[in-house]
Amino acid sequence: MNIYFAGSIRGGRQDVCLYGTIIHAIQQRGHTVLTEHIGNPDYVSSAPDDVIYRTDTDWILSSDCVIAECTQPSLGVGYELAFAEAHEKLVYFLYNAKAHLSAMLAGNPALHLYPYHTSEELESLLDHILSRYSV
Ligand code: 6K6
Repeated sequence: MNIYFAGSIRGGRQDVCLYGTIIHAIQQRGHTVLTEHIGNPDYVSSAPDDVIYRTDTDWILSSDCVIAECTQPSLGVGYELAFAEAHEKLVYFLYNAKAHLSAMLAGNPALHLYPYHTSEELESLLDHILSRYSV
């Protein structure tokens, strides 16, 4: 399956290593992550913003599902999630249970929200989510 992973860039890179761990875990389960660069702490890009927007929205449209790590608030991630939902993509929201998730996510009964407390819990949530997709 082609999975679009969303995580904060200009919203703050505090969780970049966590993103890398999640991306690696998805790949280990046999799936393709279209946005592998999100988990790279050294990621830089000289691409203009309009190219980034077009590339990322095209990837969302071509993906089988979107997995987002939403602990670190990011306008871009919020936009991507609403864009994916508007295009009837399945979106899975992972976030640290201690995070103060926006009411616009926490209050939407249609969303698949997955709070976690530990890295072990995060791994088993990924297993649960990805078990729906055969490799
Ligand atoms: C590299 C270093 C700094 O900026 C870049 C290039 N920018 C981006 N490259 C690829 N995807 C991006 C970029 N900026 C935002 N995105 C998309 O929005 C990603 O797919 C993320 O999921 C999300 C992050 O949004 P912000 O608002 O945190 O940047």
